[in-house]
Amino acid sequence: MGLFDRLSNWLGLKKKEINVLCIGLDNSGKTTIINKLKPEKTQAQDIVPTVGFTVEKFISQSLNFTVFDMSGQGRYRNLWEHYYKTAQAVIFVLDSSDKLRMVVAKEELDMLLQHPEITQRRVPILVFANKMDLKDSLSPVQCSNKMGLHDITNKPWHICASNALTGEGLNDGVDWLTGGCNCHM
Ligand SMILES: Nc1nc2c(ncn2[C@@H]2O[C@H](COP(=O)(O)OP(=O)(O)OP(=O)(O)O)[C@@H](O)[C@H]2O)c(=O)[nH]1
Ligand SMILES: [Mg+2]
Repeated sequence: MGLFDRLSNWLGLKKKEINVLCIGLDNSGKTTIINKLKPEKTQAQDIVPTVGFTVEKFISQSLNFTVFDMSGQGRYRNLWEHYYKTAQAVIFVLDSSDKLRMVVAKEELDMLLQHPEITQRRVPILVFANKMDLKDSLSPVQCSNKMGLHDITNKPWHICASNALTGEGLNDGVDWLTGGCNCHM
């Protein structure tokens, strides 16, 4: 720990920390979103499908983020639940153009919501309706209907349309997380 960190800890200036779990089907854009949230200098140029998961730590909107960026491939999805316990917030990413697999995404979200580590806790759920730039993508309203988001009554949730390639919509989502998560509840 550097001198500045020690001094700011001592002065009680330490930035707030938040542990975020980022899940969603493979190819939905999770890693691209997390990469775009990082400071520009530390952003990766090439994004490849995640193997297992990766942990990213960065500061955004004066919060210290630790993000568990999980692989969405079927064979790795059983890893997600091991990180439910420590998650203070969940980012669920949808490929809003992938209409065929929206039902699979809903099954995965429902499993999260029914998990004992999640049911009892007030974990905010931020959904990105990603790939909004694609012509045949569903709107956030259509996505929330397909995902049954209005049935979530015991947790704050929020949906934002996003384009992870340009970063459009990402700040809205982070604003909601950092600003107290007070919609839809
Ligand atoms: N058009 C478009 N493409 C996107 C967007 N976000 C991500 N992509 C592309 O979608 C592909 C998958 O992105 P990733 O970020 O690797 O997806 P992921 O959800 O992390 O996938 P896994 O790690 O396999 O679970 C990449 O080719 C991205 O460039 C978006 O908003 N619009
Ligand atoms: Mg990934």
